[in-house]
Amino acid sequence: MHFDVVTLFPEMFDALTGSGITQRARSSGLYELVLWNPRDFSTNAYRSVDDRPYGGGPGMVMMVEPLAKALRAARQRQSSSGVKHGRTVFLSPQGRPLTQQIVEELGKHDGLVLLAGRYEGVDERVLQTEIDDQISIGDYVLSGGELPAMVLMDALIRRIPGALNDAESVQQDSFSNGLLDCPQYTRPEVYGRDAVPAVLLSGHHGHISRWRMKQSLGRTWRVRPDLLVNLSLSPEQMALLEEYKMEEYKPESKKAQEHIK
Ligand code: 4FV
Repeated sequence: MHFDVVTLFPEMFDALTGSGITQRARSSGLYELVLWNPRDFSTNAYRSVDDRPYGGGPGMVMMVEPLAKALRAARQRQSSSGVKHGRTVFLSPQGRPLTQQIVEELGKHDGLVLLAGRYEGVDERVLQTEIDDQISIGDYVLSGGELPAMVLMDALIRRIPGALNDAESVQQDSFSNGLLDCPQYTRPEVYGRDAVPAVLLSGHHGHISRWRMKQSLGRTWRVRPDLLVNLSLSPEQMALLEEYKMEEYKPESKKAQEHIK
């Protein structure tokens, strides 16, 4: 997969390429990352890339020309490197909220050009002429699009075949089935007064996956009921969720105790 990022702070991407799975995946050639600084495409004497907003108001706006030139150069590099299905994405609070589903969708492209903005934003004509898609990582305002670009890239890189070794598999990822992940446990078996749920020590894979599904359903129902709305649960899953709810509110359950307190 090819990533080209247009950014005023290329050094920030060391965070992605400098450690962990995303470093290893790059060094084993699973993806390529090329960084483009729009300042290198600025034609004015001061190599400036921003200016005051027409109509007044606070802050600065990124100028169309340096960005358009940088984005075209990035797309040109991708097509000369064999990219067939490229897409240009602007990271912005005005974008589609990023979900695992959108990660799967964007993962079908063999090349992504990402625009990381700064200041108040970019000249609207960049969006009209150079951008295919806008993605937001959340309803809050950051100082730049670099971290959102790295969030998107991390989510894409880890699902490239070969990026994760078995221990890091994506199979049971949160959201892989639209649900939140089940609780995870490892040694020690007992920590203070808290022991690992016995079913996980039973070695009975059927009971274990049933418990995990029930916990995922219950946790999703408790924390993110909005996720359940767009999911069509199987009759078994419905029964498991009802069972969870019953247990959740059984008088002796921790939750009920909390309610009583
Ligand atoms: C953002 C987000 C974000 C807006 C102004 C950069 C900032 C500044 N991008 N998801 N949330 N961008 O806050 O993607 O230029």
